Amino acid sequence: MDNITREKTLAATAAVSRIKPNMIVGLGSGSTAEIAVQLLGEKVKNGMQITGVPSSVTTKKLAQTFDIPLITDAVPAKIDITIDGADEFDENLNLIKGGGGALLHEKIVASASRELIIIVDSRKTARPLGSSFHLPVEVIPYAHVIVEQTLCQLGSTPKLRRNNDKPFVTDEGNYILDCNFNTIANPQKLASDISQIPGVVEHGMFIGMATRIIIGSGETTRELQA
Ligand code: ABF
Repeated sequence: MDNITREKTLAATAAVSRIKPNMIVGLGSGSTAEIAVQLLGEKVKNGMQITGVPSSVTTKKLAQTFDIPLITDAVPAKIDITIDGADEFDENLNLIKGGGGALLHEKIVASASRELIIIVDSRKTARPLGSSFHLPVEVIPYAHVIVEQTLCQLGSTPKLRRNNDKPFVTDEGNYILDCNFNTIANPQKLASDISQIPGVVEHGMFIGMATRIIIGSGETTRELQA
């Protein structure tokens, strides 16, 4: 096992250790969250009763291979704990997510969760939002040209995310604009400004939502707590 995979596994193991029988568990997306899903699958195989709420089609399919009981229609009002990854986080536990294109369902699942535990490897350390990852913004296809124009006026250089020669399409059939805002000085204000643009479905800043960040680091983990 390479160092990064070990760190991801350490973080995922620490997060999954917080899951108790009969919990409703939000299942995140991305390679680190996938390790958590595998570990939860082992617990289910050994008799633990939990119900999963997947945050993407990819995660749903993975969870189904482990026979994890799932809620897949509408997100329930109360989720006990969600375990998910992140692309970037700052010292206030604000996140940038959406590198995998699942930010809308991830944020919906996170919004219903009593606890949002983020798991990352040591390549990700606290830094000002935007300093190392472009902000994904999910838009309806009909509006992507004018939303791109408005995001430029807000100071970014948006780029339509592509999958080979076609626009990347999210689970909800939307497009994603990856926006380089450089370092985001006021995440709350930018989040508000972006959310008001007609045609924007959601953005990848998760502000004040994470309750704990577990960072795999070498042979151990360290945690940031809200
Ligand atoms: C997901 O985890 C996405 O929001 C984010 O892009 C991704 C991080 O991927 P990885 O765990 O593979 O670094 O939740």
